[in-house]
Amino acid sequence: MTKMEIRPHQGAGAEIIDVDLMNLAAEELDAIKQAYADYGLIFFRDQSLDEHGHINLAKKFGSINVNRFFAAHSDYPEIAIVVKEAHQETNIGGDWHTDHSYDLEPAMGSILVAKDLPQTGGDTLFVSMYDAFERLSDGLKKTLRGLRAVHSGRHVFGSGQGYDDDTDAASNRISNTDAGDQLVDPTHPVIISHPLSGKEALYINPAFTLQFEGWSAEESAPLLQYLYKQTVPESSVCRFKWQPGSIAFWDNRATWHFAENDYQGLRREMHRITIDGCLLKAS
Ligand SMILES: O=C(O)CCC(=O)C(=O)O
Ligand SMILES: [Fe+2]
Repeated sequence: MTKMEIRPHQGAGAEIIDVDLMNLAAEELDAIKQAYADYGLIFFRDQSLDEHGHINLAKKFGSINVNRFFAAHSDYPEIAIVVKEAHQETNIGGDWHTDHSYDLEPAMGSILVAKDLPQTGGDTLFVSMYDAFERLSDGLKKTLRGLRAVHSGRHVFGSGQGYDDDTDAASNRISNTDAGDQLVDPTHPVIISHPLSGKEALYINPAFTLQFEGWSAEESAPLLQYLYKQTVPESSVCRFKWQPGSIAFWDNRATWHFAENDYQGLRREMHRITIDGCLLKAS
């Protein structure tokens, strides 16, 4: 019998302990898949996952989404390098967001593996979008169930914008602004029925959601701002402190995340594999 244990993490998600991701028993994989569906966010510690192990683990959950914008690992294009060099000031993911909502079929989630950590700082924060939905009143839930929202990545990954600044361009950390410019803005339901759990989740985010479909940006802003604010009360934020061997695996349809940028002058490098998702359905 496996000793593997699943322990809820403060704020959101669960930590899975006493398991070796390089040598997973079938029953352990089943339990991990169930925890991923239940929590939308799972953490592992003390792993020694090399590039092959990382790719193999990801493939057990779906097909790999090769990142269009982040620098790729020189030998393994499936692995995106999420790095902040000591001389760089901005980091990747330093605002509340969920990845890939600017795609028609947003990526399911990402497996992020710590490779080079600063001595202090560099935590990643997470919140549950199931909990964010649950905190709303019945009346607001009902209104939001009837809405869709427009999402875009063009203002982030397109030319002359966001990440495309001097330090990023110089180090090739983020590139391919042509593909950024060509992104076609999708709409998604504001309340989704989560593809794995069937639970209702709030699916908008400050980085990529532009406005409610059929509403102007000006009309949308107050309600979006209200929803964003009530999504991240301090008591609901999960702070994940990275250590060598730590791994976070989040579901983009059930969580938001925020990478702290509090380690100026120090280097931090993570390896990320993103897994394909599907079209999102209203609840
Ligand atoms: O570096 C991190 O902790 C997370 C960065 C991020 O937003 C991402 O990899 O999607
Ligand atoms: Fe991210």
